[in-house]
Order: sequence, then C-alpha cells, then structure tokens
Amino acid sequence: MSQPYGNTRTCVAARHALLAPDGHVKSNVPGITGAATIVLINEAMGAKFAQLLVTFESRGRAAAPANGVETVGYFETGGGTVTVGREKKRCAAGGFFFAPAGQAWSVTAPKRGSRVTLFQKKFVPLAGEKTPRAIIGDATKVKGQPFLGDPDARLQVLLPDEPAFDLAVNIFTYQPGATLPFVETHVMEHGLLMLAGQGVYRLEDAWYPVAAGDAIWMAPFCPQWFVAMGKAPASYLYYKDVNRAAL
Ligand code: UGY
Ligand code: MN
Repeated sequence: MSQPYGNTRTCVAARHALLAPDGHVKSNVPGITGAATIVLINEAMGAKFAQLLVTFESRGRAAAPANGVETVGYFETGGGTVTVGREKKRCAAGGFFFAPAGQAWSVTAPKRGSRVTLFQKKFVPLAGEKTPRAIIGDATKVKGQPFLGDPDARLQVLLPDEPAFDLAVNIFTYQPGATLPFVETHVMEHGLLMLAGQGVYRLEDAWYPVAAGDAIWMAPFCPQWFVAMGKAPASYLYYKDVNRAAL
C-alpha cells in the first residue's frame, strides 16, 4: 500500500492536477450514503466544477434535491437505478445520466462495487434558451467518431451538442500510438478520468505517465496533449464547459 519513500505520481499544481488512486481519501458528502466517495476535483483546487468518484456498497444511495447544480453521472462498472425528475431507468456499466439544474436525481439499488463518476457544475442559463432536458443513456450505444479525421482516436459525445447545454461529457478512445493531433490550448476547463489503458499526458510543461484510475484537472488554457502507449487501447471520460459567452 505505502510507497517506501513516500513516492506518488499525484501532482497538484496551480493550473493542472494529476490524482493517482494511491492518494485517495474518502469524504462524507451529503446525500451519498453506503458508498466510498472521493472528491477528486472541486473549487478548493481552483476548478469551477466538481468531479467525484463514488464506489457503492449494495445498500448505497446517492441523491440530490432540485437546485442550481447540474449533475452528470457515468457508471464505469456495475449498475443501478437512476431517477431524474420523472424519468427512471436501470443503468448498467456504460450507463450515464444528465440531471439538469432544477431537477432532483438519485441512484438507488446499486450493484455492490459499482463505480460512478459524477461531474457537477453550477448551471449558467442562456437568454432565450430553456433549461436542458433530463437524459438517461447508454454510452455503449453511442458511436465513436474519428477525431479530426483520425480513425484511431475516436470520440463518443454523450450529451446533445445544443446551445442550452453549458457542459459536455465525452469518451475519447485511442489505439496504441494514437495521439491528440496537436497541443490543445483552450478556454474550456476539463475534468478527466482514465477508464482504460495507459499513456502519457502533457499538462502545461510537464509530461505524466497515466493509467486507468487516474484523474486529471486542466484549468482553462492549460496546454494539453496525450499519447496512448502499451498494447491495448486507452480511453478516458472527460468533462468540459461549453456554449457560453467569452465575456
Ligand atoms: O474536447 C477536447 O477539448 C479534447 N480534445 N481535449 C482533450 O482530450 N484533452
Ligand atoms: Mn481539450
């Protein structure tokens, strides 16, 4: 469990962070019971959103009332019953949900050991647009599209690309050796969870070896690049804020 000389790959910098699983410490978060909950990213780090990793016991439950926060949940493993407003569905691994601001949501009757990532953001309304609708979906049914023409780097877009939505959540899957085509530098912030495989992530002027289970925060304008390494594809789930005015 412990590294003999106190080593870890975890690094929390001013404008990016890598959180390796060896450093995880549980938090008690109101509304989440019967689960180990790790707050990986939040405002204390400098982010404008929160990313939580919830591992449920068999009697676990997560719920939030209707308020100004919107939540995206993704079942990395296991499954559970998801209720968002009036919608209710059983999700398996790959299942996801979007609970808009103003709608209560819950995850109940989870399979023991289910790992669910939650992204939470204070909703920013857009004049002339309604609050986005609730969604309960299945990522295994979302086709991956080649990213900027590269069939070895595929993007699954889980939420509608519509102005009403002020956040996006995608899954990026790279064949070994595939890369982000250039060092991206953009206004959007990212929260990321490595789902499978391994590779190297460039964050600002540092290059980090990363593997399944790692989480990453990238502040706005954090230069970023990734290469997948090893013999199996690498994939990650990530959040970004989108569709709002620059000023
Ligand atoms: O959507 C994105 O900005 C994505 N291409 N960034 C990333 O994978 N680091
Ligand atoms: Mn990006």
